[in-house]
Amino acid sequence: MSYENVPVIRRATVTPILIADPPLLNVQGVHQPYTPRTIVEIETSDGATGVGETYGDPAFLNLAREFASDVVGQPLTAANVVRWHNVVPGTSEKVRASVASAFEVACLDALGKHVGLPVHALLGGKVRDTVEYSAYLFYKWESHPSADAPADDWGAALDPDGIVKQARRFTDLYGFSSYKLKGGVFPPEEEIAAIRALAAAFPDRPLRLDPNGGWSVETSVRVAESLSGVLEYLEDPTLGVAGMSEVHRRTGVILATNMCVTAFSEIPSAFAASAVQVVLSDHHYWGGLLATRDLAAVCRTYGVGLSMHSNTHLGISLAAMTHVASTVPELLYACDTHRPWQTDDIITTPHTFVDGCLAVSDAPGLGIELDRSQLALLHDRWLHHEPMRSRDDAAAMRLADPSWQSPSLPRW
Ligand code: GKR
Ligand code: MG
Repeated sequence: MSYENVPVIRRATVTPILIADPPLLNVQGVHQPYTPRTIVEIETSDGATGVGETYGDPAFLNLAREFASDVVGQPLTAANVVRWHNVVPGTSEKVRASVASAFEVACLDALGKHVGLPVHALLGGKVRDTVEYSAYLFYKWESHPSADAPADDWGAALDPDGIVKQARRFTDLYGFSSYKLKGGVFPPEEEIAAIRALAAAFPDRPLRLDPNGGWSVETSVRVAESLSGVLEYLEDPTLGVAGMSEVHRRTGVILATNMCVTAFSEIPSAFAASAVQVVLSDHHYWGGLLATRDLAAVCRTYGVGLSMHSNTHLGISLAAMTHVASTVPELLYACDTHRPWQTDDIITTPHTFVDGCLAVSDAPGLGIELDRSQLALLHDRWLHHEPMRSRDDAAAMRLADPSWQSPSLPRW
């Protein structure tokens, strides 16, 4: 397929990196000292370049390498070609979509530079000049259990006081005024106490709790009733459409998800059962920025709210998240981001949060520049830390507790 006057992709490069991550706790275990990401770069026949970022575990990396050879010679409008690339049967939808998204973002970045427009303009145009993010609070240890792991200065947060202290620091540093606590770590009563402590410390601020499906329906109902009127939404209290639907029916609590509905094929049954009232978009596993807008249209049609999910990521993903979020009128919840937890970045001017928000760039493309020396450094780290090339929160937990196994859910 070719178009006159559209540059052709001449080169596509895939670079695996490892980024430092603090010991953040979740239902599966704890984050490893380093987490993998994949960086995609493309270069076009007219010299424009574009970048994308996605998950870095081997399945993602290997597929990204395949995509990279397939896009060479394609017109820069190859986002759709990439999206429907034939992948080996058995490749999960999440892997395919997440890899496609990195190439789509890179193509949009280069196309924006080619025509002199920001990515948000290529998506139809921004409807807001800033995008609000929420403080992503985690129970955490002071340090990783392994001796040579990177250190951080956030300290431990293992009780309500620690969580409130962490939230205050987020607000002091970045101005966040919306808070999400990653739960599923301690018995629900302790997490309820942490949310109550946040509500007392930050009256009237939106609060969310996300145990990643760690609770049974009965536990979820108990927590929802106990926190009635306190939470903006409860995220994935329990696994599956039937359970989520029952929790909503019995309590009326607004349920958000990045687990129950993660692909278009999962929408009809979940929406029909009123299992979710807010879907967390994520341009990585929903398949890109255009697909995120498709998701917004479906949610709008069904009167379901839209928020945004995050996983450990750097500035390329954050730029893409901000561009697409700025174009979606219904994205009225503060977006999740792990970015403040990352001390590394691979863009020359890392983002600055002001009052919990990021300004939407009007510069051509994503409005960021790849920092090549940082890319080389983080790739070198990937070369030298083979065990970290797959994310495994349970394995990281076993360093502290050799008997730890990924808990079968529900845990409580
Ligand atoms: O970083 O531990 C984490 C989170 O639990 C992440 O893996 C989740 O995907 O942030 C995510 C969520 O909202 O469930
Ligand atoms: Mg979640």
